Amino acid sequence: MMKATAVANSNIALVKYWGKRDEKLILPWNSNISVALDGLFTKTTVEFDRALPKDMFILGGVEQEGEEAQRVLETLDLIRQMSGSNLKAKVQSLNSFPTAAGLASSASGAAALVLAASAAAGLKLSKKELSILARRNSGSGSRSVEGGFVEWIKGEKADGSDSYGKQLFDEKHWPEFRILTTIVTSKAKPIKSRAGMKQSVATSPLYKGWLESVEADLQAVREGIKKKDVTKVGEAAEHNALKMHAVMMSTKPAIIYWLPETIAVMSAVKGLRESGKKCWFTMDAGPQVKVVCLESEAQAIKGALEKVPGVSSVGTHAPGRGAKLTEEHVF
Ligand code: 2P0
Repeated sequence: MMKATAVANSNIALVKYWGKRDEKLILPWNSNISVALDGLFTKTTVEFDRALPKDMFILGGVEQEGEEAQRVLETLDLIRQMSGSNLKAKVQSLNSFPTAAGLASSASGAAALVLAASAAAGLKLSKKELSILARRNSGSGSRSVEGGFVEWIKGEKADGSDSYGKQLFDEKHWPEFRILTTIVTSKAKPIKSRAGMKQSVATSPLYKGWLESVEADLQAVREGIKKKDVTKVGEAAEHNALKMHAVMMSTKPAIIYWLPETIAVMSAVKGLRESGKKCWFTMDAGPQVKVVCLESEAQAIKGALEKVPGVSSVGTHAPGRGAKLTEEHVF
């Protein structure tokens, strides 16, 4: 069989990845931890075909060119090297969420691509091998091969063979954990993560402090997840996200992803917390605010956030499972 399809969930970092020690192999300066988001997924079909003159990548029905297509092609090349094949491939992907909504799709896209492409090429790879391949497509993709709570271990080796996403706990460990994703209506003009983090490493005077303080955040989040202590996880995740944004803002030129609505949602979360709700915010390389909470209060928190001016919708996501093969092909 030369055709295979995989589904992979996106993830959100509770301790963030921001900065590479190796640009080519995509090796991070610090370990980081995420949770897979049920319901936010990419589905990708890959078919290797003798009749194809070149690789093709179609996302959401539109054939991609330039950088997006190039990254897919480089991943296919790695898989062709491993399988000893020179056949070209057609790759077609669908996201369960609108790409324009500003919820990261690179992680789910990378994980679905490597699982589908390796299966289509007849390779049976371990989770670790798949994670390393996904990492080389997009760093956060290393965290979307496994489900539940995942740590991307930064590794020490120059060749990246020990830098991969390792599952801390699967999705059944803490089924009450929730991430709310608020979507604000305004469009930002963000700098892409890849270029932004490179600038931060090179120019932010706070980058050193970021690296020196990340171990404490990792420990708090690992322990909080283990004990199912939402306060411990939420406080550490919020602190870590604000620290990453301080690094971004102190980059030259400054990287500011926040919009007025971003700050409005952050202060609404703080207000809810002061009124007794257990909720904490986190933000990535964009204006959307994500909220850590528990199932028992998710509905009430969602209702309050939907009333914040500028918020167009709020999604609710439980811990999701890892990347899986499926027989339901995209084409
Ligand atoms: C994260 N982000 O940990 C952080 C927080 C954005 C902010 O991982 O260059 O798309 O492909 O490795 O994985 C986004 O970075 O970047 C990211 P590359 P990626 O989720």
